[in-house]
Amino acid sequence: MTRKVVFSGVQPSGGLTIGNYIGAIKNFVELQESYDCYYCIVDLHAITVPQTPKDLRKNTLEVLAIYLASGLDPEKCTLFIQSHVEAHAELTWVLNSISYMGQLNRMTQFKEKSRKSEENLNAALFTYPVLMAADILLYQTEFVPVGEDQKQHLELARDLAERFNNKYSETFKVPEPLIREFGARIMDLQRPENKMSKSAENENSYVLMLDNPDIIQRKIRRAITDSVGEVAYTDEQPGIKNLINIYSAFSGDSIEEIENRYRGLGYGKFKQDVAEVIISGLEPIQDRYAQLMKNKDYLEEVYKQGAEKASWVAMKTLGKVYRKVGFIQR
Ligand code: ATP
Ligand code: LTN
Repeated sequence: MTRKVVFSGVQPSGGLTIGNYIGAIKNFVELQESYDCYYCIVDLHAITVPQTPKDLRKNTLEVLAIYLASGLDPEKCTLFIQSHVEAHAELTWVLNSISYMGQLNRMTQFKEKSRKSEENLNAALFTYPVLMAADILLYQTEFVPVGEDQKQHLELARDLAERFNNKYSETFKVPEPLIREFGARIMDLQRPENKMSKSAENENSYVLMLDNPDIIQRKIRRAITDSVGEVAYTDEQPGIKNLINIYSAFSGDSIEEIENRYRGLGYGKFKQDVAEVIISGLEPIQDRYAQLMKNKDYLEEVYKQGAEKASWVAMKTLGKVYRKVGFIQR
């Protein structure tokens, strides 16, 4: 029996946050048990914003080590680096030819990121979601586990798959997003109306997966709450709601259990315990991470084998695409 395909990616654009962990990586680990999973480190996506070459190299290996340290097993899933599989860039070009400027112009992420770098807007940032569609469609992907912020990009991937299939003939599977009900949108600790992002200016806005216990305690202690004084899961208390989500994701306890446990206890004790569950959840990952980063040969073996397997699958799809659009076979 062949398993259904899952594909997802994370950008090597600097330290990963607990938002990346809860919204994405934690789910990747569960899915590897029942699906044929491809998890990519999307370095081509990373250069849509300015990168220092040395840091990009370092961050790419870091994401791979975090994947492994979080429990992804190269025996169970395919782990690879996007730029190692040329088909991603090649399919992007073909998909660009059926992408509408108008639709790309409406992408929220493009609008937000282009606002931040008005004087030097690059074309890759504009076509970023097309590359993401290529990533997904090359593997005949059924499900794409992502955080809430990627929903619109997934819509585009579905549109492009359908448009290509209609224009030529059935070629791509139309993928579905896999967005969890809880944890798909971990919020900024200082401004809980925004999503937690590693690119926030204030470092108290996020907790990184590699932050040490003291820093985690400090950041959670400083997290913005409110004057209600009740640990309750409601939109009126976005800061507390976010901390409950984080607590729940790390401890496995339900929202209700957490509300009941802290009823009448105030925020001090609650925040201390939120920090504790994060610290003990991250500790084994951080230990394994440190070991892995000392073993570059092993990391190299993993990404090389991953690229070989991924290339084989991707080339099969790309070959079909090239034939259908009318390119002469080499
Ligand atoms: P940036 O915040 O710098 O724009 P990013 O963290 O959104 O980048 P990636 O590192 O590529 O970009 O994201 C990897 C995965 O993590 C995606 O599936 C994304 O939806 C998810 N993710 C990112 N931030 C959060 C968050 N705050 N809550 C839940 N999921 C998130
Ligand atoms: N755009 C995504 C990262 C990403 C991705 C993908 C996610 C690139 N290609 C394919 C899922 C499937 C982000 O999280 N910023």
